[in-house]
Amino acid sequence: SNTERTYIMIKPDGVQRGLVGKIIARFEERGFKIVALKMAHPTEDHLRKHYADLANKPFFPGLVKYMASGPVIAIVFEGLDAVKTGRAMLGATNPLASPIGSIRGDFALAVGRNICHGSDSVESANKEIDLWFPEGITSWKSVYEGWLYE
Ligand code: YYY
Ligand code: MG
Repeated sequence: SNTERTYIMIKPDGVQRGLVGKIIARFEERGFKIVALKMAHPTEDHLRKHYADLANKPFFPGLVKYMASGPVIAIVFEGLDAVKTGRAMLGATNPLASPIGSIRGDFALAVGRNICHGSDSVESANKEIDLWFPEGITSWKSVYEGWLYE
């Protein structure tokens, strides 16, 4: 639906490398609407919750350390098919397997430094939005809506 929401996060390497504006611009230009956005420096404990499904993976401790190594940009985008389209815009988990034109395919090389996160289902999106934005998100009507959607 037009009001589907996804949780997109620019990881510490994306922030350090000055890619925040470029990544947000791609989503805005595609037509997605920002309904929540903040900078946060997450604790390892918070990240263990965010990545709870991966707790048994060998790369989990390194992933949590990397993600806690600096501030991130937490964003909720809203729009048509936001979850699946957001994932397509990010590319594959491994940047080397990501198509040119995707965010990871254009800006990253290593799986452990892949600069951005995107929810993998509507269910995970809802969980992640609650985890990162317990204060809630901002609903607003964009003047573009009649030109983005029939
Ligand atoms: O959703 P996505 O970020 O594309 O991949 P996940 O399978 O959820 O893994 C989360 C995160 O973990 C990934 O973005 C990089 C890291 N990771 C890793 O360091 N090494 C792997 N073999 C797989 C994932
Ligand atoms: Mg994932």
